[in-house]
Amino acid sequence: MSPPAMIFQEPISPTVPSKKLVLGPHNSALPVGGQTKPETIEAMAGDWQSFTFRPIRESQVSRAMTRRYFSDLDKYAESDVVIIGAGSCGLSAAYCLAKARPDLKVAIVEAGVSPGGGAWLGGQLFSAMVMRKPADAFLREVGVEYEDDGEDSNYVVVKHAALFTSTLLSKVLQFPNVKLFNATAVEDLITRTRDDGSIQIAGVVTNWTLVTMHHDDQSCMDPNTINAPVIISTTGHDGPFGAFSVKRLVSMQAIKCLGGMRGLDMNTAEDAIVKGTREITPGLIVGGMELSEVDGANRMGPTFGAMALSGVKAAEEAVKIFEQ
Ligand code: 48N
Repeated sequence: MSPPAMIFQEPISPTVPSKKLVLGPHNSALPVGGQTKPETIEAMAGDWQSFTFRPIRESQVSRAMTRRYFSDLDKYAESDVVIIGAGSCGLSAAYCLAKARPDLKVAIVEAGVSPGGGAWLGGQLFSAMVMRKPADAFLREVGVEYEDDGEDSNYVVVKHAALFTSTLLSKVLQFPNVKLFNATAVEDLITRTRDDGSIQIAGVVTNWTLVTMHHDDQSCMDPNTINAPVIISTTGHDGPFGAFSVKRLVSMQAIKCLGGMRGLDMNTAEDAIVKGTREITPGLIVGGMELSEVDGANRMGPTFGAMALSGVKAAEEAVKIFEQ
C-alpha cells in the first residue's frame, strides 16, 4: 500500500520540516446500523479531488432529527426523575442516578443551549478547577485527570474546568436511560395537594427557553409538561433562572421564605451544601447552589467539590424514595 499522503507527527520541532497528515483509525466505534463499511480519514486524506459526500435529500436530515426528538418527548413525558439544571451538581446527580439505577428514566431539563452551568471555567474566568479532597474520588469515578499538590495538599486541580464538564457530560449522555432536553426551561412545577393540605411535586412544566423569556410580549404560548414522582432541582444561585424551584415554592406558599445565601466561607459552605442536600418538600430534592438560597448557607466561591458530591447525595436521596 502506498505510504499515506500526509504524515503529521507532533510535536513538530521548528527544525524538522513539516510532515504530512496521517490520522490512524483512532476511534473504531462503528456507526450503529451503518449499511456499508465506513470510510477512513486516512483513505480520504490527500485525495480531495475525487472526494464527495454521499447524496442526501434535505427532508432526510429534518426527519432524522425530528423523529428522534419527538420520540424522546413521547418517551420521557412520563419520567421517573427529572433533573432541573445541567450544571456540575445536576450532571453529577444524573451520572450517579443513571449508573445506580439503569431501570429509571432520567430527563434532564436545561435552560441553556449549552449545558454545564458555571463549570466551564474555574473562578473569575480562570481555567483551572479546584476540588477539595475527598471530592477527587468523584473525578476518579468519572475518569477526569487531575493534579494532586502532594500528600499534604487538601485539594486537587483539574487543569481546565471544561475538561471536567465535558468528560462528565459525555459520560451522562451515553447512558441509555438519560435524555437531555437543553434550551428548554422549567417554568413551573406540577403539584398535587396531599390529604394534609401539603404540596407533593409531581413533575415539571416546560417551554423552549426563548419562549419562556418572552411571555411578557407574546400571549398564549402555553407550555409542555413532564410527569415524574421525583424532581432534583439544581438550578444554581444566580443567572436569569437561578434558584428556580425554591423561589417557586415560596411564591406558591409551600415554604415560607428563602434563607438567603450568606457570604463566602469555603470550609463552612461546602460541608453544609453536601450534608444539606435533601428532599425539601415531598417529591422535590434540592442540591448545589440552589440549596444555599433556601437554607441560607454560605457560598464557597471557586471550588467545586461540593457541587459534585451534592449531586452524589441528591442521587442517593432519589434512590431512597424509589426504595421506600
Ligand atoms: O452551575 P449552576 O449555576 O449550578 P450548580 O449548583 O450546579 O453549580 C454551582 C456552581 O457553578 C457555582 O456557582 C460555584 C461553585 N460557585 C459558587 C459561589 O459561591 O459562587 O447550574 C445551574 C443550571 C444552569 O445551567 C442553568 O441554565 C440551569 O441550571 N437552570 C435551569 N434549567 C432549566 N429550567 C430552569 N428554570 C433553570 N434555572 C436554571
